[in-house]
Amino acid sequence: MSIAKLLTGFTIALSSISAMAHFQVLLSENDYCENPAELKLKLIFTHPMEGGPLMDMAEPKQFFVISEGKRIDLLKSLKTEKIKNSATYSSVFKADKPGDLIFGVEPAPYWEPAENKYIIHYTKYIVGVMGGEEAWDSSVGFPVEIEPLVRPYGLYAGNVFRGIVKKDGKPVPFAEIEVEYYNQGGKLKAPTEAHITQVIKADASGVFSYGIPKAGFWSFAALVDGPKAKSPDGKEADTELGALIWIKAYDMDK
Ligand SMILES: [Cu+2]
Repeated sequence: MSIAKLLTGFTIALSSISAMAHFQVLLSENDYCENPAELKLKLIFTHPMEGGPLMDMAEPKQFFVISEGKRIDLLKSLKTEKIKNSATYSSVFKADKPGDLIFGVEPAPYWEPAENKYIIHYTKYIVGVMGGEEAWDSSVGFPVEIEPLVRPYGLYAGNVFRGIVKKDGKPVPFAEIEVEYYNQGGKLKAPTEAHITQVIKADASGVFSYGIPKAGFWSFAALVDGPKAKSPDGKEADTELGALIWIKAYDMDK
């Protein structure tokens, strides 16, 4: 094979890898509040381990928090900011009573021409408030969802995180889950391409586990085929449904 052909193949392989590593981000610096606090939530669509680029986010379909079993619509709280032509969102929520807060976002479908598919990442972030601890494992009713089997806050680097992948409320056997670290500012360099997005599979009952190697934010994205759709130019296209959860891990000596 000529060098030119090799290089072309290499470029295609690289672009398909990075196209696969889209993650909807939904997180706040606080994963646990010991006192009432203002949670600053950040919503961006990016490649977390590569530290970018940002993809444009149309206005989300849903953005909410579940508190004491009640769903509070937070769409109107969203503030948008364009960064390099890509819309990002933020919101502030006052955590002032004990209990678990489950934040959820259903982004608008994102068209990815490189993969001929729409991407919809249903994403959750859970914050514990003042020891209330009653609801961190409850479902928010997304069509695809990761239900944590480990309390998703108060985690140390080195803990094993476990969850169950569900579609329409039923476990997804052998679901594939992509894992990425939120490499803020792109400071860390992955030793190889394969380290950017790690891949794990659920077992026959849809349960997966992952040893968290480093303090910081981590995301688990279970990717499931969704319904057929029409591309913007009217051709047949796929839909990728993602069930995502973000967690934060801490160093033990800090
Ligand atoms: Cu992308």
